[in-house]
Amino acid sequence: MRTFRGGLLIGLAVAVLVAVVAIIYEFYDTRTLKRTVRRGEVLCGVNKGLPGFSYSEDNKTWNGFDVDFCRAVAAAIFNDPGKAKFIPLDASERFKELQSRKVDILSRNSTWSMARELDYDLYFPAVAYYDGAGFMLPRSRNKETSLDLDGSKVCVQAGTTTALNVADYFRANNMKYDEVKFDKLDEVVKAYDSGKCDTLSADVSQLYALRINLAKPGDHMILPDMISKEPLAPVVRQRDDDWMMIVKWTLYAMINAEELGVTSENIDEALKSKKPEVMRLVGTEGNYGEQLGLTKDWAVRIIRHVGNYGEMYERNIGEKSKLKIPRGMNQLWNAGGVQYAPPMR
Ligand SMILES: N[C@@H](CCC(=O)N[C@@H](CS)C(=O)NCC(=O)O)C(=O)O
Repeated sequence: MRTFRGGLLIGLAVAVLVAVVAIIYEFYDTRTLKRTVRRGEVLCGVNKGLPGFSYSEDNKTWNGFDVDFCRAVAAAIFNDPGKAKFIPLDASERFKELQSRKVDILSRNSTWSMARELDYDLYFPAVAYYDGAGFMLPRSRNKETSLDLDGSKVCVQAGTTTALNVADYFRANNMKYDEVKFDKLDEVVKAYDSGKCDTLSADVSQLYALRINLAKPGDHMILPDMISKEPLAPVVRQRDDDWMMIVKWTLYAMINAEELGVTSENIDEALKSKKPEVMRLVGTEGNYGEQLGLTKDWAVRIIRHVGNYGEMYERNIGEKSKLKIPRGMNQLWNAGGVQYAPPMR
């Protein structure tokens, strides 16, 4: 009896020890790929409401360019874009929340800047959307360029690069302005729509997104010039190279697929292709997928479920969408833009 009780106690102690070690291991294991695979889903930090980029009516079904990019990462890992879980994050908290591991990846109209990489120990693997800050204003104000905005009341959101760039722009051009700053995007838009400021500044892509929800979208114009560089990119934590490589090459696989004419519709034919570049993309030659810690067909999974870069663009923000943002700088490098993915070889 006594030995039976002793054995039970030892068994219990071992079980407690194993549980404690597992909890400590889970806490200190900072390798995102391992954690993601164990959890069975990718936690994506997104904007809580930006038509075309990231929005949801019910906090369950999400749509948009940034949302689709995160789905592409989930597709590469799990062969299932549904394994992406979306967590809305505010502009001001997003980097801290990524740093504290609330999410695995930030895919949220975030500008890649040196200060953000250094201050938060983060890394922006590749540019998903080349943008710049600009101004929206009522057509009735009859302005042609940003240089006509001297003396304006400018609505901006706190915690964004926009507020910093507006300050630089007016100072550099010796112009005056009144900054009307709010923490929440809803407040910025409401203030602008009710005429509390003369103009609203944000990344141009975001101005397109915000315009469609104004009371009278047709009454507002977006000035043609951009006052800053806003390379919008997914964000990951530093010193987590396996994960960074997956995020980076997910985007580059999508861009290379567009360049090679591989789409969600012709992906099965692409698997039979004898073109070396296509073969390396779809994994019928080489072992890049395995080297990434994934499978041979990692890029096929992305393209089949989410599409190539052009498909993702057109569906969410391009001509086929409500936003109708011209491809502009986000056209491929060989079609007049700057989207340029390193070769997969
Ligand atoms: N790209 C800029 C701006 C990004 C940004 O957060 N823009 C605002 C204005 S459109 C936004 O998305 N706000 C939504 C929110 O905070 O929920 C940045 O990274 O700072």
